[in-house]
Amino acid sequence: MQQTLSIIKPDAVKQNRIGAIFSRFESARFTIVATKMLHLTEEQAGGFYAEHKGQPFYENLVRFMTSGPVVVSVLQGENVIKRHRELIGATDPQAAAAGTLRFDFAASKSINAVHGSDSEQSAKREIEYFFTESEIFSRQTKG
Ligand code: RTP
Ligand code: MG
Repeated sequence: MQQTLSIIKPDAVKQNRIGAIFSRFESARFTIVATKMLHLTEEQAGGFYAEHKGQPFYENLVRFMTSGPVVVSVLQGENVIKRHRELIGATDPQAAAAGTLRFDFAASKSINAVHGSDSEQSAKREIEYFFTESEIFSRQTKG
């Protein structure tokens, strides 16, 4: 069964959206197999988004991601990487489809509520970035 890394970003945590977002994951039949709350250091946030180093938005992104606690989770399910990205919606909430998490919860293209891994390779890297094997409770999901 496929796994992906999800982050509820500081803006959504501050707005008390953790439960609402978890509920949407469960409604989509994703299984939460690992989760924790963290306040990222600059080093952790910068390393996580290293692919964007040098982009004009990178410093703002690191500042935003360290502005308060986040909730990092491993979600499991069939085709969950793509389905989680679809549930999150476009980076810019103005472009996000109705019913997506960013349409409902994001403030702007920068302050946008949720992160999701975008490929199998990034999912593996990002899961290992935050979780040890013993912290992940993989299990069969009922249909
Ligand atoms: P994420 O990685 O967080 O799931 O978001 P994404 O794939 O939809 O977007 P990506 O291009 O990977 O950008 C990562 C995060 O950087 C911030 N950003 N701001 N103001 C801007 O132009 C801009 N562009 C990107 C957002 O927080 C975005 O989610
Ligand atoms: Mg991305």
